[in-house]
Amino acid sequence: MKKFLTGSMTLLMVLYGGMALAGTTIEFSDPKGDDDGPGKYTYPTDAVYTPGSFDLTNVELEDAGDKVKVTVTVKAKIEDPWDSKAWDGNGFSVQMFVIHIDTDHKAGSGHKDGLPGFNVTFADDQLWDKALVISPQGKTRVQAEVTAKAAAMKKDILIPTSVSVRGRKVVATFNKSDLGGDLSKSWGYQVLVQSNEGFPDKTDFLTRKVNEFGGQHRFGGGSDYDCDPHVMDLIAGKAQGEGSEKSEQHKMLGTFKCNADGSGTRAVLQMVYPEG
Ligand SMILES: [Ca+2]
Ligand SMILES: [Ca+2]
Ligand SMILES: [Ca+2]
Repeated sequence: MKKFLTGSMTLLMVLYGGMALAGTTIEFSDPKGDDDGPGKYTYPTDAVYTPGSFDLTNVELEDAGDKVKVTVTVKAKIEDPWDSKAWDGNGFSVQMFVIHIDTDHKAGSGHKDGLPGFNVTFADDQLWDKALVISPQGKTRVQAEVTAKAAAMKKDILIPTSVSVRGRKVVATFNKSDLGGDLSKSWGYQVLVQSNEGFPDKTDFLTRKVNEFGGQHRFGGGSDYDCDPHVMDLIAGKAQGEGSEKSEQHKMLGTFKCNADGSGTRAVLQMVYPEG
């Protein structure tokens, strides 16, 4: 009996220990077929931009000891047509993902503007405090872009310690210490899908432009001025992959205004708070 009790207690301790070690996992889903920004964006015409490459379907953030593991899934298999390893890259070529996190949900606290070139802002009570950048570019290049174009946000932009590609998924690992604490379901999240542009405009953070008419390496369906959001897909509503989230995305990204002279107001984005 004693032996049995000891065995049971060991088992309980192992189970309890396992539960304590398993950190928070946060998962968002996104419907297919909404890789069109505010509703009418089209892919560049070059064959490297395969259908579905910018169509977000799932994002998972996992607390893993002193790391946070982020897995982003898109509809199409992730390819590396420009051989990223030849330029110190991460095993893919055309996508770029930025995960914005609002850690305090406090009016006026955080960054209102998205990274330069995304042409978006965030709602006043949902300003981002940390942004996790997953680019095909290696660490040195991304760091140089941050210093040159987003210096004021530098301490809040996180670059992964490792990136790998598995089928339709990109997996990136970040230092938890850079995030400032354990992942929390009380935080807000917003995931933006863009295309990594290796030769960006001089103020753009590796972003590919959206123009009125698409081109070989330009998205279409937007404006030639920088008033339109340069975002192909994002999470919306409750981020459970429901069809209604498409119109919620279109509505959110459609809150921008372009004037005839090129001025305008930028789209205002909302975060998704898993705890509501
Ligand atoms: Ca999608
Ligand atoms: Ca905030
Ligand atoms: Ca979406």
